[in-house]
Amino acid sequence: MAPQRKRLGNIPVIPLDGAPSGPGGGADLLPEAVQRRVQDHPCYSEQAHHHFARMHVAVAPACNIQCHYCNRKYDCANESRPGVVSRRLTPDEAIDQVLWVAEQVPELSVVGIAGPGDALAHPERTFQTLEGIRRHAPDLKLCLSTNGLALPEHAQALADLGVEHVTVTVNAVDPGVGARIHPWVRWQGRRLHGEAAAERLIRQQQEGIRRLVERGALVKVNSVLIPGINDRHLREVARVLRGQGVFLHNIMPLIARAEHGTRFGLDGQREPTPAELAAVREACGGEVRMMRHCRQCRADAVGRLGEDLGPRFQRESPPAAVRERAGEAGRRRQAAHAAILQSMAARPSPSPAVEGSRRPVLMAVATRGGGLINEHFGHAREFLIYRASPEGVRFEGHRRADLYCSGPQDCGDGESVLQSTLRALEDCEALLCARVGIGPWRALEAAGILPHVEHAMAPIEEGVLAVYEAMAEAGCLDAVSSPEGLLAAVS
Ligand code: CLF
Ligand code: SF4
Repeated sequence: MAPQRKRLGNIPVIPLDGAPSGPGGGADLLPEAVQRRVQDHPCYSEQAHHHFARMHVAVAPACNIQCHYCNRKYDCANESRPGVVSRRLTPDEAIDQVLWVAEQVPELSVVGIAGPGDALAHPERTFQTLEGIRRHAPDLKLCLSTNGLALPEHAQALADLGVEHVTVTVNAVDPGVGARIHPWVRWQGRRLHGEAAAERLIRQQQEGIRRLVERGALVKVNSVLIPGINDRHLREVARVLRGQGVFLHNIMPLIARAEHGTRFGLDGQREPTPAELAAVREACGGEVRMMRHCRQCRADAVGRLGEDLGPRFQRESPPAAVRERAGEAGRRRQAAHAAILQSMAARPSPSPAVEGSRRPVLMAVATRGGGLINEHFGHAREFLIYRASPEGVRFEGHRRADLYCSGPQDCGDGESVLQSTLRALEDCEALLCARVGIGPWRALEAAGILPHVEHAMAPIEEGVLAVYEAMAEAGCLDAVSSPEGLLAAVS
């Protein structure tokens, strides 16, 4: 029998992406009250990320620790892609900017503070900004990302402001491991180094998380996967997080490039491969719900995950009357959100008809958003990766691909970029897109990735499932691999 989906009220209760699979393989379903708190948060709900937008405001320049994957010239790498610099804003500038974007981008549902330093290192600017947004646009969710060092002392103030979504970066729960990632922390006016620094950071993180969970916040933890340093340790981290009631775990790949001037980049610390990342996520996913759709966005990112509308708003200043218009804009936005949620509810995830021990298959999807297969292969800047199995369709992550096609005449050209795209998708067996030229089609087929355009404009999960079922019918699916086997394969 195909698994049945439950409904709560009018909202289909969808297991969040990567819900703990546990020994029995069953995904857990969210209580209605929690579902309502995450259904429009693009980071906390994989479904929501196709439809809702977030905005970061770069109001927190200072930091109180050092991470070996960070160069202070750039933004906080705990929640941002290293090597990117954001324009710093004052709290007043940030409030106006948020109200302006919120007026123009009706799908905006969340405003986050994620750098460029640590949001709580100098908390005045952060709280001033959050309070202003809460006052003028009370419907927007407030979100915050921190390294956790100063979290315990601010947990109550965050709860008082209604900040229900907080991210803490936890790379280790063992000071020996932590000291290899964080060389120092500033604590009570002096610098701690080595294991003493890591131990203090870990204590503060755990106490901060405890206080947030006690106050009802949905805590997400980001962990940077660093091969050879914490890859084997992250399962222990996940186990501790589960005990603490953490809601979501986002294991992100280390980005370490010499040109960013980070300690890891200069030392040649290698980044994890996509297969290593997938295996560690799989191995840790039985503890806490796993986030797989993070884009490591900028500290001033605007838009749905994977798109950046920031430059559009940076070219001009917010209009003078933006605060006066905030109430009316809020009413329009809430109506738009209700319509999006209704359309999401009308499109529940399909259940697979495939039964038994068929092997899982990875498929790449080209999309421009909206949860649809609606992008030309040659125009896709990134591909979403889905895993189809008898349990259903699960989002696995995304892969960057360079833009190699500037129009229909180019299909088949740009060979080297096509080759790098094929390498990025080498573990996928199918590619679903709106269109693909004959040259790339042949190259995909030759690489063992079968292109599918017959599901153009269809909802992604429906298309992926249809291809999976067709593969099952054709007798292409058999052996099964375990998370342990996957982890062993990349170690
Ligand atoms: Fe921003 Fe982070 Fe809030 Fe999201 S991002 S503060 S929880 S609103 Fe999201 Fe961006 Fe990944 Fe962060 S995709 S880097 S997880
Ligand atoms: Fe850099 Fe963020 Fe680490 Fe501070 S907490 S050192 S800003 S990555």
